[in-house]
Amino acid sequence: MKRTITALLLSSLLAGCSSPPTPSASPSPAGALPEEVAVLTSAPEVPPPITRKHSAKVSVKLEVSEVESELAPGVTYTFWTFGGEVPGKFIRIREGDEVEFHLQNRPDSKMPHNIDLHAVTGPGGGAAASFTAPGHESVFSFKALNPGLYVYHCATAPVGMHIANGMYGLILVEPVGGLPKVDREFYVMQSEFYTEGAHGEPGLQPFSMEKALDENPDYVVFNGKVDGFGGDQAQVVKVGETVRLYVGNGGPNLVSSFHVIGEIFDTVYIEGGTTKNKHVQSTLVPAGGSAIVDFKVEAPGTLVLVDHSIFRAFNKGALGKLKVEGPENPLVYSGKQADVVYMAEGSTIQRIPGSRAPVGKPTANKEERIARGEIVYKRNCVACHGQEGKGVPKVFPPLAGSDFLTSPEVAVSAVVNGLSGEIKVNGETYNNVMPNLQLSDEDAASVVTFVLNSWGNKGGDVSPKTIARVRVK
Ligand code: HEC
Ligand SMILES: [Cu+2]
Repeated sequence: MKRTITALLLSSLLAGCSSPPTPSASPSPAGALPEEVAVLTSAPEVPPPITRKHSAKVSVKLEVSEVESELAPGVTYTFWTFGGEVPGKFIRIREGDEVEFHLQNRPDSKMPHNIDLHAVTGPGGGAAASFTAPGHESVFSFKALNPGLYVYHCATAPVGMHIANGMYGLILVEPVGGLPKVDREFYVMQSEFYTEGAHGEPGLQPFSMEKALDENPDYVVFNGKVDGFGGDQAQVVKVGETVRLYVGNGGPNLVSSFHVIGEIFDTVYIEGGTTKNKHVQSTLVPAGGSAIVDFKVEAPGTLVLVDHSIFRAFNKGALGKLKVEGPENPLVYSGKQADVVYMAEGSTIQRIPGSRAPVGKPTANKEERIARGEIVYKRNCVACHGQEGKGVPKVFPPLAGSDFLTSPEVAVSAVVNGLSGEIKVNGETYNNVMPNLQLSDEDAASVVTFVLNSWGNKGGDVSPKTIARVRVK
């Protein structure tokens, strides 16, 4: 508290001093705070650090819209958003600022919405004052008394549903004096989605209240969709840079065990406050809470952001990628120094349940099987055979241009029964174990048809009936 009062005194003293005006600053009458319009950014971007040394009157304009977009490959969802995307826009202000908040609800919205900012000291965090019908704008003001990284969210009844549909984001209240400088800053927000269909079931998926009540999500993701911070949204940094992640958790239900595979957090601002913890592996981010994590990247490679409740990462989507580029640093990390074959005696084919739940309607023809097979492939095969079917030398054989696939039945058998023992593919010998993924007949037929028609393979079409014939019961 003492700190805040000193800060306020300081900032009111400094407010009179001359300082370079920011581009959006406008002149103000004597005694009043200088005015500016907040810069808002979409994830993973973060607005630039605040350099002014005094408080300001900051105007924030945030528009609510309801939009249909992708949740996962082939899966769409009607998101309710702060700013057109999930998570909502990142807002950056300074401790001591007076914020004039404008919440605008687009005329084509179907619902009223509001905003509860955890950075607000006042009833509902602004919820009642900001309740806004479609085609209206609400205005309210607050003073940023406490520094920290805060979640904001919609609090219109049914609250859980508004949050589950994507209505959350982060607001950073920089402490007086700012945060220590880093080279790169990113905005990452975890959340869950509850869909009527099972994970991966294609098409427009409605919200499932039942699964939300059970706290049993189909998707757990970073930045609003599967690969929201991966795939073409993966970020690239350079060896030697310092990186800061502003991590939020919109929930609505799950607590995140946030971890970056291949890194140690040098500093964690616990729960987004001002207390620092050092040398941390995983940090807990509560639903409706946050953390700020800083680390320096010392070696090249891909760092993987996960919720270490690990099935959420590898099976429900809570997986992000940060690519570190630059020269190898063998003193920090050697890379693989040896690769020898190790096979425990009696190793057998394991059964790994894939998605046996039906992925949408039965396929009617080859084109439909190829489309569906691509989704099945991405979910079940990429981990070993790679995005482009190239495999991994000596370990996982290529599917691209594979001369092992002398007939479609050979591929079908590998997929539905698993495969082990020595085989030869394109002149290379493999002696490894392919698990039985326990795919449904439809999924198996589709994935094989997809493989046969991809990456220069011979083509062909496999129907679910063939699968049933080849499958070893
Ligand atoms: C856990 C790793 C793993 C996964 C996942 C996996 N495979 Fe395999 N696959 C292997 C291994 C290992 C072999 C070689 C087995 C051997 O050495 O006998 C193989 C062999 C094959 C072969 C025959 C060899 C060739 O290159 O043509 C096909 C076809 C195949 N896999 C298709 C698939 C498809 C389709 C999927 C997804 C539905 C899949 N695999 C998922 C590990 C995997
Ligand atoms: Cu809402």
